[in-house]
Amino acid sequence: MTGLILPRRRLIARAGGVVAAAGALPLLAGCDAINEAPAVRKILSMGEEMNRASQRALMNRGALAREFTVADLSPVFRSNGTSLPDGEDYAAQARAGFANWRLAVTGLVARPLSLSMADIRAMPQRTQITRHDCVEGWSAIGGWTGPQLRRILEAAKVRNSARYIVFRCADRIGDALYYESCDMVDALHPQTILAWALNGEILPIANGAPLRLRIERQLGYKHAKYLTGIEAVASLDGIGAGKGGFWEDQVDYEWYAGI
Ligand SMILES: Nc1nc2c(c(=O)[nH]1)N[C@H]1C(S)=C(S)[C@@H](COP(=O)(O)O)O[C@H]1N2
Ligand SMILES: [Mo]
Repeated sequence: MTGLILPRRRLIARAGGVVAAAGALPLLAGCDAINEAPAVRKILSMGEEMNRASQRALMNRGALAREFTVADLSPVFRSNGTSLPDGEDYAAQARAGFANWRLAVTGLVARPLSLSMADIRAMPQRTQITRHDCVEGWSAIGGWTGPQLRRILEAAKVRNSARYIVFRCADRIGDALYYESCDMVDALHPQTILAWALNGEILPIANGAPLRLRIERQLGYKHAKYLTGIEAVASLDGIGAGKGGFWEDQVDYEWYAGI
């Protein structure tokens, strides 16, 4: 499944190799003959180019994902993975219009929170029309509304020791609860929101009601649906099987699924 991810990883690995080779060259600096050989000059300039490419790959993480217009919206935003969590608890929540739903904000925070959907809708909101890319080979453009995750983390006074945010979900696949996680760069990214509306309507159950993550610089499986909690942690050890997400644990999907 990693076809979408491998090219970048390969590029970075190659860039790292060439940079390392270029970095070793100062040892030869005394030797003009070698330094001036065309092949060496070529390797040096390749190293610089690769270095710039890898720097860009590392430093562009704050860049915004492309945003689209209403005219670009997909007629149907399909559902994938769980489309209705099992169990009477979720069914009862749905019957109540999710009036009793709570999002727990816990872990490395000075002020743990338990937010209702009304609390979440009362916060400053962001709306963004973005393209969702699933590794299974489909994309869809949807408009999402909700508060930025960073506002919620600020309200909870997330501690400096937090390195990851873990997203807990209400649904199981097999025996395991779905979960996901991201680092603080993605957690604080302006387009990382907890969405409760899709295309101006209340989020459908099939798309993660009442609340789902939109983490627009990442592939589809990172966008955790049916959110019950977010937890700030220093390490992903001991959470699920320790790889940072349901699919990462089950079938070696990449934890960092940046696009
Ligand atoms: N809780 C939960 N979140 C999930 C999934 C899931 O099965 N359960 N599937 C993931 C995958 S693989 C994708 S592509 C998107 C699909 O979102 P959609 O159902 O709104 O299309 O949700 C992601 N988040
Ligand atoms: Mo997906």
